[in-house]
Amino acid sequence: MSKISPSEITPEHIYLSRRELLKSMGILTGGAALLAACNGNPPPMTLEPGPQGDPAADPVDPSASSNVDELGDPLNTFDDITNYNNYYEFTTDKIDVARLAEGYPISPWEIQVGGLVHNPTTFSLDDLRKFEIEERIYRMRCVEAWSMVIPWMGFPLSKMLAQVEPKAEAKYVRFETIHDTKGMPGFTKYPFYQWPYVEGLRMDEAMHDLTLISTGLYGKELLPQNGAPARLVVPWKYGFKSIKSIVKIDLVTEMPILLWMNAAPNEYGFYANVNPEVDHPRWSQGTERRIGELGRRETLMFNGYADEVAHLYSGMDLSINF
Ligand SMILES: Nc1nc2c(c(=O)[nH]1)N[C@H]1C(S)=C(S)[C@@H](COP(=O)(O)O)O[C@H]1N2
Ligand SMILES: [Mo]
Repeated sequence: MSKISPSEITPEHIYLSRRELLKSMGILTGGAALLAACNGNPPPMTLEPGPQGDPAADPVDPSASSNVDELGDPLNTFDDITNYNNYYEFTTDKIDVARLAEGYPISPWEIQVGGLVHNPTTFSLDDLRKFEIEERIYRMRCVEAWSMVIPWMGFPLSKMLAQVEPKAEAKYVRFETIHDTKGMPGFTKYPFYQWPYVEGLRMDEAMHDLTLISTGLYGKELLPQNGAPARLVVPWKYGFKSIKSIVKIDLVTEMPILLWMNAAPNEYGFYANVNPEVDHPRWSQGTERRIGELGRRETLMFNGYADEVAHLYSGMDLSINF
């Protein structure tokens, strides 16, 4: 198994720690101060080697249909995927999410799907289990320039949307994570975020066959740290678009305001398509470190899914509409 060093500090983590520091100093009061803090003197990017390990030595869990993705990249281990997570409702410490999320109650659960639809529907866990579950091996590229290959289980979001019958006026889909201020420590630890976690897709992105509602991985039901019982997976976009533990989905006419756009609009856009040519203001997006590997890999346009999705953005300036 690959080792993930607890001392590993990512850019996003440094950024947040700095904001926590500023906040404790009484410097961050409102949104304007917050923006000023991220525009002035950003902390330097540290290029760390990342987890060391020989991927070939990682035993691949036999419950995936293949041990590589369609590009031949080896799958990350179950252990990597479930012990190195971004889930700020629990903590910004990627190593600690699994411990803090352990035993988080995910049953009963409901996902309310409504807004501009003919047939608003509340999906229970049993309703979710009625969808035909497929395995999808996808690369996941975090905006912090690390990545994994994950054998998700789930169903296309388009199948869920078909059941609620979108109205013609629906232009965007807005997703919301559970806002459990008692059960999840992140809300009180990081009160400066505009909770709950909100994400969004354009209607055609939401209907694309690659866009998945995931309920499992490696043939097992999702664990809380990966967004149980159901989370979005949009493999051609940065990982933050793949919102976890969804309780609400609304079809709307206006582009929704997302948590990350609110927090730092100059750093995180609505589209957030993986694009090696558009650097993050504080670090390069040209390369990435695949968890479990030595060295860095070139980041691929649309995370390697350009043939499937580039047509969605024809005519758009991807260097501006990030
Ligand atoms: N609700 C919620 N969803 C979230 C996040 C989060 O903090 N809260 N983090 C995002 C980020 S930045 C990434 S990279 C992925 C990580 O998914 P994983 O932990 O299952 O690999 O989840 C995304 N979804
Ligand atoms: Mo991420």
